[in-house]
This record gives sequence, C-alpha cells and structure tokens, in this order.
Amino acid sequence: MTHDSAASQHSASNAILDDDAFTPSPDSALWRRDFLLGAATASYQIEGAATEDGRLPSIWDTFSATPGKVLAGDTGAVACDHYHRWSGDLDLLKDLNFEAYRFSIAWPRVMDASGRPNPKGIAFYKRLLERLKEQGIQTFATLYHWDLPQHLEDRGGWLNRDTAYRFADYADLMSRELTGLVDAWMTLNEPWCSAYLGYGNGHHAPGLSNPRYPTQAMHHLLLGHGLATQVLRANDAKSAKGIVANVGRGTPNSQTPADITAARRFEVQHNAWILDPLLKGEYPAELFELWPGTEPLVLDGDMETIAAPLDFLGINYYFRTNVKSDGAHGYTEVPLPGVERTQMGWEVYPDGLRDLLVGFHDAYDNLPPIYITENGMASDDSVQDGEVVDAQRIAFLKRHLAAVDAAIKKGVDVRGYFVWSLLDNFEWAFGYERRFGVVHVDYDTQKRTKKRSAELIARFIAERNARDGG
Ligand code: IFM
Repeated sequence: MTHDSAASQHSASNAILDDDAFTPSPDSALWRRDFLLGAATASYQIEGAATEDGRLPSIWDTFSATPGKVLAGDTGAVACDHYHRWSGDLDLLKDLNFEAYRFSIAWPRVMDASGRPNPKGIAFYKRLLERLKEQGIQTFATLYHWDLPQHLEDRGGWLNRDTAYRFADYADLMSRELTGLVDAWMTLNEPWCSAYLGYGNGHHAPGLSNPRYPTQAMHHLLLGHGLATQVLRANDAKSAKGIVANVGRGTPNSQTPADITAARRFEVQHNAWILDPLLKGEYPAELFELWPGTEPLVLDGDMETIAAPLDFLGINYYFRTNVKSDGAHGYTEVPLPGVERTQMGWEVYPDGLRDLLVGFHDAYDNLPPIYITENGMASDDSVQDGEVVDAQRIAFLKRHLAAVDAAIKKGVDVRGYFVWSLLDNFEWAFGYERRFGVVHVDYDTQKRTKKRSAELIARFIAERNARDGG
C-alpha cells in the first residue's frame, strides 16, 4: 500500500468516526465526570474453563449439554476463554477508557458442595479485582448471574427455601474474602429471568415449566437477596449494595381501556413483581389475578428481609412489548410492523427506558440511586479488513444514552451506564450466534477486535476527561 492510499484509508475511517461520534448536548449529564461509564459481562457467558481448578457443574452446564436446549448445541465450556485471557481482557477494558467493570462471580467456582471455599477459584477473582484496582477501574461484582451450582438444583434449586440460605453463605464467604476490592455488590442479576424463564417456561436452566413455580422461585431468590444483603453489610461496610432487575416497557395496542389495562398488567408481571417486594415490602395483588392460585409461601419476617434498604438499584433495559387485552385477565403481544429491530428481533425503543425510569421515580418514594447495569444490542457483526463497523449499535447506544439523560433531566437519580457487553459471548439459549459485544470475538482463534462502537465510546470518555483537566 502506498503512503497516500494508507493516508486516505485512515482519513476515510476517521470520517466515519467523526460522523458517528458520541457528542451529547452540552448540558447533558453524560459530560459529568461522576456519571460512570462502564462495560458488563457475566461468568458463564465468558469464562469457559468449566471443569478447571475445582469448578463444579452449574445448571447451565447441564442445560446446555441437553440436546435441543441451546441453538446449535453451543455450551459455555470454552466461551471467550476469559478464565485464561482475563489479563488481556482487562487491558482492553482499560484501553477503551471504561471507568467501571461489572462482572459476575461463578458460585460453583468458589465453593465446594459442602460449602467449603475453593481457594483456586477465589484466587481468580482476587487477581481480577486487584488488577482492576491497579487500573483505577471501579469494580461492580454480581454474585448470581444464573450459574447455580447443579448440586443445589438437585435439591430443588430456587424452589427450595434452603437455597436462599446457601446463597447467604456464599455471599458471606465472598464478602470476607474480597472485602476492600469490590466497590459495589449486586446480589442477583435479573431474578425475573431466573424465576420465569428457568422455572416457568423452561427456556433457561434448569428448564422447568410449571405455572406454579415462578412465584415461589422468585420469593426464594428475593429472600436470598435480602439475607445476602445483611451479610454483605456486616462484612463489607464501605461497599455499595444493590440488586439488578430487568425491566420491560409494555405499550397498549390501542387506547381502549382493555388494552391500557393489558399494558399495565404486562408491566406488573415484568417490573412490579420484583420492584414492589423490594421497595414496598409486598407482592402486587394484580399479579395473582394474572396468575390465579400462584401466591408463594411467605413466612413471617420474609418481606421485611426482602425490603431492607438498598444503596442502589441496577436496571437492565433492552426493548418494549406492544400488547392488547386477551379478553380475560392477561395480555397478548402484538408485534408492531415496520419498526427497527435487532438481531434478537427486539424492537429498538429508547423512549421506553426514559419512560420506565420516570415511572419508577413517580411510583416509589424510596427509589434508590440507579445504575443502568445493562443496555445494548445484538447484531450479526463480522470483521472486514480488520474492522467491525457496527453502525446500528452506535445509533442504539447514542439514543439510549440520550434517553437516560432525558430521565435525569426529569429528576431521576441515574449515576452511571454499563454497556452490555464488553465481549461477544454465550447468549444463553441463543449460543454464540447473537453478538452483543462492543468487542468482537472470533471463537475459533479467540482474537478480540474492537468494534467501531467501542472506539467511539473510548473517544468520548477521553474527550470528557480532557475537558475536565484529565
Ligand atoms: O446476555 C444477557 C445477560 O446475561 C442478561 N441480560 C440480558 C442480556 C442479553 O440477552
């Protein structure tokens, strides 16, 4: 290549960068140095090394090894091989100027079946956290991102009340071992998915499907959250404690009272089911009109344990669902034609994030500060001439960040935003086909390639830091 053609290629790629640059309006909260910009991952989706250093099987090892459960028969056995490549992955995180990293700890890696610590597994997370501290990156650790030890599922999993107490034991061990290294703990990631997809429709591990199960599983998950929070407070006073909820926007297909009620019921089933017990100490009565006869068994004191104050709430948002009345107590989805969708088939709908945040602010007097702990999209990305130009993701991220800013302007206390995900990874029942990363992963070679979106985020953070004096 001649010097001139190299120069013109360079300026062509910069031209794309300039057109697409993240340039929030001058009064945007995103310019504030204390608005944290981070990236998120989860253990089973990236680590691999499923049988190394004493790691026990999790429900996702069992589920993904069951024919027909995961697209193309993919499993997390190798994933992004992050267990071995963690050091390079953290260099990448730093290169991209991310200020915070949200990751999860694999419960089956750090404790044996009798509840004794597994020193090798714990050492992995200590090394990771120590490096993040050296890099000056804030550390957000999730205790449970769906990889329940299989031996606990064999005893009933989240349908067994005892699992909540075992979870508190695990939180106790982690917070004693990792005190001082974790800035923010999140007990559970998306308990709705664990309860409903894991025990209600069977799309996720452990793959059970019974209409009576999800509410009981949810109660035990939330009880586990409450018990774990007490332990985290006792062991690690300085860190922040929170939980992560996936939330969904439901919109009515028409302005008839029946469709408006259907949209509200959708949000009860997706949002209030989790947020009401956490913030009001009760389950929404409407949930049991939707699902008659599924009230969970709740013992004295459980709701107080669950509703203990939170330091922050993590919100994961991806899309909206348009619904109409089913003529009874529920709702039916009515996909809208002609709207923009992602590789998941999810509608791109940034206003939903703004509206939900503002709605939670209005509905709950005691709403804690919020972090957007996940937001992002899957696209069928590939490396072309060494580059990944993920134009749809760039627009997606800009529009959702603008929605967060709009919510902040309406008074919602949002402290930061984590893009899902740092790396392309194992997307649960969809295996490796769906690519959510801002960094591309070639699963044959494990080569990482920064996508254009990642470069733009990095550039924005650098510019923000420069404006603020570095
Ligand atoms: O990949 C998942 C993540 O593990 C939990 N939240 C949603 C993401 C995209 O489906």
